[in-house]
Amino acid sequence: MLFSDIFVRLSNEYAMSALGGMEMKRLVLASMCFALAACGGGEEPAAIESAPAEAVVQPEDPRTAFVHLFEWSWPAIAAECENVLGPAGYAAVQVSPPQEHHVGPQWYVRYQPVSYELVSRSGNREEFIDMIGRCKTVGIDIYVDAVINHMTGVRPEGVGTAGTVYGEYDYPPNFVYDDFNHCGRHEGNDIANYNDKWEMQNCELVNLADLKTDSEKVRNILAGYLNELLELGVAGFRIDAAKHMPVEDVEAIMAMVGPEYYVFQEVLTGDSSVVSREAYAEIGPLTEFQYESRVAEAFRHGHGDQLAGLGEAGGMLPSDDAVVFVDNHDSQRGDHVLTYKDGDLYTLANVFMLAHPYGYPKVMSSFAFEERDSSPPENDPAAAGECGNGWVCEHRDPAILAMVGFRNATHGKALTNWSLDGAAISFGREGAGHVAMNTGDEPAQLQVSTGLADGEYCNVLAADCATPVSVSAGSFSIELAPKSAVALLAD
Ligand SMILES: [Ca+2]
Ligand SMILES: [Ca+2]
Repeated sequence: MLFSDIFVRLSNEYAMSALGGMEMKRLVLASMCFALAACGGGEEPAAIESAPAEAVVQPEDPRTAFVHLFEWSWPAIAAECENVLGPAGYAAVQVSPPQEHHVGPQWYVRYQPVSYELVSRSGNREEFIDMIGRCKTVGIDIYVDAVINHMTGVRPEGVGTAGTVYGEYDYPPNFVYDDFNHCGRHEGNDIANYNDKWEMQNCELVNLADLKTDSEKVRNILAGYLNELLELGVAGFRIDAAKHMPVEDVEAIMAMVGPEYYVFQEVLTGDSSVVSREAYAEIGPLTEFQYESRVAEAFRHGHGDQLAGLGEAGGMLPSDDAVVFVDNHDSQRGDHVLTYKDGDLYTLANVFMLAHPYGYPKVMSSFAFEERDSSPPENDPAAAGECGNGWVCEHRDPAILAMVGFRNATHGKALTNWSLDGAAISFGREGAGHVAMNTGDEPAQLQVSTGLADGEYCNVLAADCATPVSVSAGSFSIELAPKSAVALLAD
């Protein structure tokens, strides 16, 4: 959609279980091999093809970061789970909306539902089910992007991706005219004043037919769709445009869904926010959009102090209520966040996010674009066998893969030894690890106090652990090239 409004949230109880209690098979050694090319394989992430059949399984290890494979096909995601995500220790994939949608080349047509048949640009129902099973087998959950505030843009008629013929406020077999809000304000019932809560929730977001989410009939259909997804093995949801539905409506719908799932909600925030984030947070975590802005300020403009206030003390959501990201599929089309186009600085921001304990991090995986509405590539990342050809695959960056492992290994360890000195940022994870980074354009000579026990540490960001770092009297010294980092992990 044209406006970022996607907020995600999850019940705390289930979040804990999702992050800590699943039967996760963490292939730790395999992960390190892939990330560091330490096992004699190639240097490219594309070499992640043949995971060792017998790897070390550590089911007690949590998985603590997920990835958004934006516009990826179901077969490509299934292969990615097996070849990359499972071995690296990712927790889950956020997939593009799987329901029938308006036909068009733009990415945002995925956010214009026609029906809840599972036939979309990403694939059909059989492929969707196959993906869920194959990902689950290697420990990866599927989170569905649930578009339940609206249907397509209001237009006379059309044919959806599953062949459904629909008309204006008429979406067989589900909805007729009376199932939609007709708010009676402004030209075409569209939202004009985003500071008016009633209008924002009952008028049309960029002309999208707004479902009457306070109606029992509509709630039953929406909950039925989400329950069907759970029955197919989906583990969680991102509720798109949650802010555009009254919180009691979202609550009522999700109360009809179960028995267990993770849910996070897109709730755009800002000075003009007119909804209570706390109220939505009762349902599940939210997308914490302040995070991406602060990270961009810190890494692009040298305002490292923005990073010291991450968390409740800085006016942000409690950590358990926050899904965080350096950019998402909406914001990367603006100019206020870091994206893959920022190169090493973007990688460094992801290293920071994955090392820092705040929130539940989501790694963005994009297709390359020039225009806001650019279409996804027609070729498939799985068919191509490797990234490139339009698919950026940030999530396969060796540094990001390594830091997913670092985050899992340091789970539950407090932030310690915080240090901010010009362009240099460093902090520890309570004796389990330590990162130091140079966000500047000049080399930096650092003396880093870690709180780590003395000894030799692998820098997980160096291929093949080629440059171990010696900690003595709790400190190490190192020269960091511009826009580079070290990440020491205890055994
Ligand atoms: Ca309209
Ligand atoms: Ca609405």
